[in-house]
Amino acid sequence: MARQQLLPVCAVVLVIFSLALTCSASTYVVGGNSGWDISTDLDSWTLGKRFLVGDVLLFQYSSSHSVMEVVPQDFDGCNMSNPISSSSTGNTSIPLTAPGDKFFVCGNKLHCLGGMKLQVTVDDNRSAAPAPAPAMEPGAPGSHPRPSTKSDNPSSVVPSIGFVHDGSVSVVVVFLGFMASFMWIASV
Ligand SMILES: [Cu+2]
Repeated sequence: MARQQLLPVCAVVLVIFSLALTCSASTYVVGGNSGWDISTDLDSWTLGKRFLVGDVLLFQYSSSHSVMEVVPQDFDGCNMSNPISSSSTGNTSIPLTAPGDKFFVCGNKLHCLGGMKLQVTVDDNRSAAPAPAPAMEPGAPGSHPRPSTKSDNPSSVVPSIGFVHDGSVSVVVVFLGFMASFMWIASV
């Protein structure tokens, strides 16, 4: 029967979909298109990002720069005398292997003092993933568009179902609804 053939397919799709939501490791090119550079606004770049154990930071930079990981005590004053690690290949991958704060600076002290430094907080991805608090930065590119009180698109009004609060939850609900109707139609 068609329904029996569809069930495994649905299950596989569902599993892949869930994995993509929960366990995907990401590689972040530090600074985005500007890369690891004195002109890059690195504070803005980290806004709205949640770094997890398993993710990778990729530093791309010209030969006038380098990457040093330093201890927190050396971060503010750009003290490069005792780095945890150092690289100047122009293309440095740093895997985030443990939760906690990590501190990176350019090995050129003047660049570091000029702001070419990066602090990231790495979260343990085994803990259930609460969305990063969206309330404080209205200007940040958020993943959850705030529902507008003045809807300019009436067809997009979501029926008021009590449990649809979070973006990912609603995606799952919609997806499950879609699969259920699909299987129901296929089994008729
Ligand atoms: Cu530099």
